[in-house]
Amino acid sequence: MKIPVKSVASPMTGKAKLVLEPLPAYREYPAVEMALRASEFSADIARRRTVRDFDSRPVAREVIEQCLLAAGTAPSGANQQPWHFAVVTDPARKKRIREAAEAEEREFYAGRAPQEWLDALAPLGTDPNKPFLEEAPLLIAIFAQKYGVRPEGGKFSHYYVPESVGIAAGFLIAALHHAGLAMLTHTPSPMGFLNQICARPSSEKPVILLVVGYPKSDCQVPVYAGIKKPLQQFTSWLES
Ligand code: IYR
Repeated sequence: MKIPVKSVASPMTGKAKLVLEPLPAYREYPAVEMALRASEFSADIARRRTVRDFDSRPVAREVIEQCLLAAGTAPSGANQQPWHFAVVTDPARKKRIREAAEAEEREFYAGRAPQEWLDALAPLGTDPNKPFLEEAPLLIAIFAQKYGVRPEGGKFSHYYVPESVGIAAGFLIAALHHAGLAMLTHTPSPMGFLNQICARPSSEKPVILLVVGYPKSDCQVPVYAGIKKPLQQFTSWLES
């Protein structure tokens, strides 16, 4: 269903007034179908694994754009949508990102990380080498907009930025997985170099570098990363 564009002020202009509309496009499913949909989604998203070994085959731009559109529907503080997604396919930029990330990671693994952190990472087999940053067909640098900038240049506050960007990143990961793509949520630390390489302003903070593509045919993943907590361990119900 096509959602018509509303003639209401955009979240960027501020001082917008409340205008209501009937809830568009909501669907209630019969109970059996609801249960089936819930379990099917759960099983499908549970198939996602973090991949570090990518084939170089390119991914259609239209697919990525649809996944980004899905991410852009995420709820956010005051609907300010305080995120920016920079898609990098340019080999020269990917190379620069790899070099900058590996320089940081070499320091991280050679002393910056406390032993407790290194012990926590041991079952994942990570190290300072990040060939996937060049091998994968695309990188999506996710930026959090610490504050908004009006077209004329004035600043305005953004609210719940980390939460909002985290939710949008989750939507993007789910959309990419749903489309049949593999990914890695990479967090080189610090990753300020992404502003320069991706030509983003200092009002934005890079938070996740998503590495996206097809897994190599002989791709292996750590068993440890596939072990998820059972429901009782991470949920509680407070019933009468
Ligand atoms: N950024 C480093 C270390 C690292 C940290 C965490 I927390 C991970 O879940 C995985 C890796 C790296 O990318 O190797």
